[in-house]
Amino acid sequence: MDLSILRQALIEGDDKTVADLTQRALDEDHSAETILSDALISGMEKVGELFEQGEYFVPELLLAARAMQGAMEVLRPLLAASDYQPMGKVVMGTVQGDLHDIGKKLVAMMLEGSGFEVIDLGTDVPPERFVEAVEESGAQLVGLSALLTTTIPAMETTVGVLREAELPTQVKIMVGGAPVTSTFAQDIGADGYAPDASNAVALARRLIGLR
Ligand code: B1M
Repeated sequence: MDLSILRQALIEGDDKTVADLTQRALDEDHSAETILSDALISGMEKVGELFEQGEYFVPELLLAARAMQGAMEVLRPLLAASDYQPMGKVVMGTVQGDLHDIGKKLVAMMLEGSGFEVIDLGTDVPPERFVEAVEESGAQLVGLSALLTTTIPAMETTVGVLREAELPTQVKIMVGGAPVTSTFAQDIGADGYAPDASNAVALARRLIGLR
């Protein structure tokens, strides 16, 4: 199967076809990683471009997002398949004011797949909720995601609140999302930045002292 058909169905927000074609691509031995990068993420990038050009509006973004989530559910067992015992706990969330959760969910799935236990707080998460979740779970890592230039200041606030909280152990904080850069991560005092989900896994391992 040509993965461009799947990409096109995602751009059109056709959730049923996207789920069916994702399964078919797997059956035809395309890897979950290739399906993600060549069809799904690439399709979402196109959706973003159409939005910027004024050809798509929020309803089209929502349809594409719903189709993407359906495809991720098909891929989940493969991305999250793991032979390892939990090697660490990560509290993840999209920062306050930001409702984008596809990239964050992808990072969470890949972390689960490489043996982390993930506590996913969802989207629009206030800084104090991250602190509570770390206290409740004893997580060693926090992952913050932001997709809007208007919400990356909330990332800085969240890092500040986590640093000031009297937590039993000092957590490491990793950040990511389209408008985030490694320079920004350093400036706000995060411990690391990853541009995508697979780099996020490598970073998480490094931050908790695994190679
Ligand atoms: Co929105 N949106 N959106 N949107 N949306 C963007 C982000 C935008 C770039 C579109 C555009 O103009 N081209 C633009 C932001 C512009 C800016 O700030 N500079 C934008 C806008 C403007 C908006 C609204 C303001 C629109 C409006 O209402 N007028 C609004 C804001 C709502 C809010 O959050 N308060 C809005 C709303 C939405 C929907 C709700 C409709 C929907 C989200 C649905 C959902 O997530 N459930 C949506 C969507 C779908 C998008 C685009 C099209 C796709 C985002 C996506 O899922 N990408 C997006 C355009 C684009 O990104 N091309 C856009 C696929 C995903 C796999 O990639 O999330 O980047 P991404 O995640 C990557 C990496 O960034 C990284 O790894 C992931 C996997 O590789 N990563 C991490 C992410 N988090 C990480 C954390 C880490 C490490 C890596 O460590 C912890």
